[in-house]
Amino acid sequence: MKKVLITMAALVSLASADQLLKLNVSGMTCPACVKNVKGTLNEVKGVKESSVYLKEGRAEVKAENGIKPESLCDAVKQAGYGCAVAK
Ligand SMILES: [Cu+2]
Repeated sequence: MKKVLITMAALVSLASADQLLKLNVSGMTCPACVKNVKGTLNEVKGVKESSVYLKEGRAEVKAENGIKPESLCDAVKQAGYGCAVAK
């Protein structure tokens, strides 16, 4: 029983090891672009969820620790949009 509890605690601490990454995305002009960018980000390994804001031209991505914002930007660029890591 004790072992089970320890395992569960380890899982919880793993699950909370997320980070919030902020990107500036350019070139989005309509809701379809937002959908594209969101879908692209969500396909990147380690990404849990993402929010994309059309008017502000930015994205917030919840991802596992160790995921580099640059790799998210690369994916966005491949989808045809401009991307820079927000400071
Ligand atoms: Cu569009």
